[in-house]
Amino acid sequence: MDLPVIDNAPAKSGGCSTGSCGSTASQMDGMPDDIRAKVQDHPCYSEDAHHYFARMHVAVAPACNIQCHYCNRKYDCANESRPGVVSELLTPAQAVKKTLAVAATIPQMTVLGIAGPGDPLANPERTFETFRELAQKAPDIKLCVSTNGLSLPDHVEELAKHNIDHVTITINCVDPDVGAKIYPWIFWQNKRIHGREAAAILIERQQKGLEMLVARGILVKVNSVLIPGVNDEHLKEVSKIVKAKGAFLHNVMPLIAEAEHGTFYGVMGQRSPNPEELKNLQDACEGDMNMMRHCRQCRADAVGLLGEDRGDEFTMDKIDAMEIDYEAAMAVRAEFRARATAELEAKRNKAHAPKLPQAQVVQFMPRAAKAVPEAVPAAPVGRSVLMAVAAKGGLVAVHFGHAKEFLVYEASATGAKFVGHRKADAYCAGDDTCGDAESTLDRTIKALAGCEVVLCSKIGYEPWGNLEAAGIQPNGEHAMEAIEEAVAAVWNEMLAAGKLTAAPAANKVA
Ligand code: CLF
Ligand code: SF4
Repeated sequence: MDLPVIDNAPAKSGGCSTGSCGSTASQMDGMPDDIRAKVQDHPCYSEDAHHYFARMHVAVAPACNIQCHYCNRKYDCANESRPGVVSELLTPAQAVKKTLAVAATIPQMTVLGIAGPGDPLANPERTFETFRELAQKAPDIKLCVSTNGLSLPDHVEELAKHNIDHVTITINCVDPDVGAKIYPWIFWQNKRIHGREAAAILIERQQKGLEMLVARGILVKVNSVLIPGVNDEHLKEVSKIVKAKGAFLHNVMPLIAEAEHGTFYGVMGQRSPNPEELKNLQDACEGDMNMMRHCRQCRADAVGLLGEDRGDEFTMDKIDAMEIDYEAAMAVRAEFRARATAELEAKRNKAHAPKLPQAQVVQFMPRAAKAVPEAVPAAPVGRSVLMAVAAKGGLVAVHFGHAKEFLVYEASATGAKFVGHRKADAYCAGDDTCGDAESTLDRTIKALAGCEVVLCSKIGYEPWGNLEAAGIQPNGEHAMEAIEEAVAAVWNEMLAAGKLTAAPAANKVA
């Protein structure tokens, strides 16, 4: 079997060379070797790694023991899945078979997670049967689980026994009065408990579970759903407390509340946060905590790199027809992992190479002066700018009309920092048809609110005009360049043109 090309590796192109994109580079600084080994190829725990390594979920856990106001049981658990998505339920035996099939086909797949469709620890037999089998048959796969935390303290020993190194707890509050607005009830010790009392029990169990996991050296990621007007200010307190207790990473995710999903919040008109509110809260929490900003709110049966879904390639009928030699696959996987890890390590070392004085930092030099910076110009001053990038594999490589998501970077004199992503519907069926689907284009432009520039490999006349009219400058001049270098070059051009001394023009996106 030929090893796949690491085509999502930004290091090949020099992408992310600033070391300032996301939190990973600073996370890795001084990290003990045992923790580094757990994180470096986990796509959720390492922002760098998610360009190289993939995860998959198996939907083996149907039941749940609490009710969240943003959840409708017709769909997957919204604590770690996009609301409104339904996964096909698998038996543990089917889940094991599927995992081996995916791992043998996609050597990038390093992590198997169980994240629903209900709460994995409210279905302990199905969840642990799957983990037990996989720990034996595929020892090269990391095991990962996500939970609401109510049953967590009862299962920490078993999680540790199966070498499950990564546990996510969804913690939306540490105050029962806030919790009573999020959780109408829990099912606890054979009773349904409502309101503040229910929230107090859930919070106590989540915190106890967190402490027990940390005491056993298991890495804990905390997910929090940002619910404007309910827990937005409160999440700063949550971040401080979980950090103090040893959580490794905090992932603040936006509430998605649509009336058609039939959730309490959706029906009651509870609004979702806008991207600016999400970023502001992540920034506010960042002083206290490593923040995850690259979460894609996956499905409970997601397969592939974050942001892509290859689930259709692995339906049970296709898997049943596959011959899997996992011994042979493990050798290929080991080779791929070694190569990708070395490449990632080289990239991290490059990011940590001694830095030039700020005025000489390559990414903010005029492009013509990059090769031999003869003189030291004055340090650039200018405000920060949000830029959206239609990207693939660390490059500005996607046609505007084909982009299903845009990565958002904050460019400033200190570097290009990855701060999130915006979803979009690809609306262009071919190079000549940009602008045909007007409402989809409008939605895409709305999704880019707050961004002043959008970089893409190519763009049609109509969307160009609509973007400009909305106050967003399209830019197709940096096609196939590494994202950070392209973002820096555009920032530099804006600086040279005197556009970065005044406040940005008022946002015209409706
Ligand atoms: Fe899955 Fe979650 Fe494990 Fe990742 S997802 S169980 S930690 S392997 Fe990752 Fe997906 Fe976000 Fe979850 S991008 S929804 S954080
Ligand atoms: Fe739904 Fe998950 Fe909350 Fe259970 S824990 S109610 S499945 S969002």
